[in-house]
Amino acid sequence: MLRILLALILSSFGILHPASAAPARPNVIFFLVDDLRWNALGCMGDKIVKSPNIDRLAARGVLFENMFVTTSICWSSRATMFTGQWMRRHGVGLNDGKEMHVGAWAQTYPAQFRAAGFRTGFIGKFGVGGNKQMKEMETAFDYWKGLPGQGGKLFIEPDDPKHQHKTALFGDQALEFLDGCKTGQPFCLSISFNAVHARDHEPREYTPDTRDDGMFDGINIPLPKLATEEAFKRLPEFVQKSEGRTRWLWRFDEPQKAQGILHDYYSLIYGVDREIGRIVEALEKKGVADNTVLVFASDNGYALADRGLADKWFAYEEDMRVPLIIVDPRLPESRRGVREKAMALNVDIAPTLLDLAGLPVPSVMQGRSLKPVLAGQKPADWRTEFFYEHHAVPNRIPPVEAVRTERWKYIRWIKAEPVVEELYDLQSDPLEEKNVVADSANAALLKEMREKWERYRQEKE
Ligand SMILES: [Ca+2]
Repeated sequence: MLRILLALILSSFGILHPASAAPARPNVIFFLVDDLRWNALGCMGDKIVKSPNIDRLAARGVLFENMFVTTSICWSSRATMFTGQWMRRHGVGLNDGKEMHVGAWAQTYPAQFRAAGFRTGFIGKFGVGGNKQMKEMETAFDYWKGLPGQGGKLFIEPDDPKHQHKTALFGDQALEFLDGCKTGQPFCLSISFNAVHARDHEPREYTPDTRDDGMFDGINIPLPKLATEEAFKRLPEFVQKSEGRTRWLWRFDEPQKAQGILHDYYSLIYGVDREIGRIVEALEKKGVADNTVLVFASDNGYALADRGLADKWFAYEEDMRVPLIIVDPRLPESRRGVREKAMALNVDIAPTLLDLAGLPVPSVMQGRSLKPVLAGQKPADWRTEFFYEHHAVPNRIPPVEAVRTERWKYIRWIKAEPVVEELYDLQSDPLEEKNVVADSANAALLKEMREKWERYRQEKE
């Protein structure tokens, strides 16, 4: 109460908002982690992982327990986050297309922020498009430290005398960006860590920062419940022979090898957490933390040997589910540390960032702003289902589409002949162990789910 009174007195003297009565536009930072599994965070229930700074974001903000990606692969999901569009609209990952449609960039959130006068920055793995796209990006931000592909073949460059890990480098760049910001101009910074994505084909795929190497020594990190031979045997044969199994053989076919992978993966998460902590501290020191919105997410889910598979791509929960935390310091105390059940999607990121900054959302965006949900005012027509699609690298990853409702999931392997379908009751079977598609009791439901799938395929173009 005292603070409110003081604020009233100060503002009546024109001290808080000397120029106008309009509220200052907030700054925005979007932290994106690569291939971070939905529950590999302390705030998501993992007792072994160390993520104190990310957990603090959850304690200060809103954690979305039902956040999903509409396509579980880096480049498509990132394009979705930039554009607020499903893959079949932005085209990245569709028919193996890698470039965004010509002119599409102008309708992305970073372009919109820049056009509105925000200082914009991009750091880390850009991950969308090839050389042409990267060239265009060099002048698309005020501060550009984007990297093509996976953001480097290795996490620690062999010729770097400092042996600096990429994660720490991105943290340094974020602090440099913040140092370059001037009072009076709001900013929008996107930091896309290339951790905790594997360095595919490297002898040590998840090399941690040397400071974190060995931090889980002597600790047994349990594999997910579904990391069983039985779960693998239930998969369609073409999934058993897919890239997911190839990578399982790289990482999880021996218990000791699996522990090494998990130790490194968890150490990489800690490295990301450390940089987020440094950036939040810098915001506080600069006195802008109270006017900076923080968004934290992962670009796709991640199988750590679930169903005898590794990596992402498919329409199972471990593939499509990701963490999402939003901290808006302007929200009241009652909206801090909230665990929100509303269904959120990667298509919502762009409209949400824009809306939180008070900017208009381009009509070409298909996601919805989470702003009312954040404020505890979920609209009555908020989604209760969504459409999933994955078409990339079809020779090694069977193309799949799905419809997930709050209770049911319908999976359709679209290139299988004859077509293969799966149906799961997530209420009684949250791990998707019992495919009930052939159960005659579900005939009407199956018909309804097929119709939804058909409809979404048209609607999301
Ligand atoms: Ca990824």
